[in-house]
Amino acid sequence: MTEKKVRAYTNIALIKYWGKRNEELILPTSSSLSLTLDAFYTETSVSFNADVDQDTFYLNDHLQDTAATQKVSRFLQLFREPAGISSSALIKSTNFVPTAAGLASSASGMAALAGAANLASGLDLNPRDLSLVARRGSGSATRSIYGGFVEWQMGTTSADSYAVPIDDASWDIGMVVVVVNHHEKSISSREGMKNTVATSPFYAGWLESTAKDLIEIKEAIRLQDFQKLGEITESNGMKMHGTMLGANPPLSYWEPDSVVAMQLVRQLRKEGIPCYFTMDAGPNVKVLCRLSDSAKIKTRFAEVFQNDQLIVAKPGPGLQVLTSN
Ligand code: FM0
Repeated sequence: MTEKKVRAYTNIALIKYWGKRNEELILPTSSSLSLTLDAFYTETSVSFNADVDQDTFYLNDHLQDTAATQKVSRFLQLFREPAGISSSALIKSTNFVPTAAGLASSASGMAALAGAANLASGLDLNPRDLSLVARRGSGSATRSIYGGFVEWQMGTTSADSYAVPIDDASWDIGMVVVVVNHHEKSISSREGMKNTVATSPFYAGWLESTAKDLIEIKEAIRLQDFQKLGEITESNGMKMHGTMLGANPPLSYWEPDSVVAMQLVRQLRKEGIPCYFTMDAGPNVKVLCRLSDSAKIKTRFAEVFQNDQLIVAKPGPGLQVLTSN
């Protein structure tokens, strides 16, 4: 029997999403913008016709526990209900992440699950509607439906908070991912952003500033102005982390080696290599660069970090349907 798998690539936000205005519907407090990467992805298949009497979820060939399965089950209801399906599902998912990277993300995971459920349920949602439903699984998954530069528009209601492709990034752009630590973070983004919204006195400033950054970065992308793109990316990421530091209790995902990586980026810039960093809800540092400079940058980082801590990524594509036997 042929089984259809869906592959979704992860994405790194250049303009960050850090807060919800509606937790249940995953409606963000601001719009965000990301670059989809080719180096990290998830492949998932869903079958509603399998011989299982309850939802059964395998991740990397391991049967998952009740908590992980329930999360997937709840999400699948968003497809089962409108499609009139009452049967249980067999879900198989594999994360493709270079060894020791620990970058398995909810973005590629939830986007691949949405894509696979879309096929299996026969709902056949278009990409825009699919991004809207992927959003209910994880905010960042909204953007992984598309390749290249993608904007997640905050919208006014649940019906218009979806992703829009901005540019396919088929120019000289790449990222060097510096894996500082691959262990699971102790505070999830979900929890961290909730506490930041509730307690950080800097939050109003973040919202005002990130709205401006989004307008400016879209202009930089339109003009393919790499320096501007990088400057806005670095500044927006730092402002997000500043907002977290203002939370009560203060929140920081940085580790000493995160700072070492950021300093090296600044040093490389002084030497005339244009590159800029961003960080998410973890200690790893992502270096935005010209793809044509990525080998040189990786070599410099390899003087300080191990080779398997350094991964060069190119812009990645949107959802892909794969057929295997
Ligand atoms: O990706 O609570 O999507 O814009 O990566 O599942 O909606 O895991 F830097 C942090 C991603 C947050 C920025 O949060 O949260 C970004 C972040 P959920 P996500």
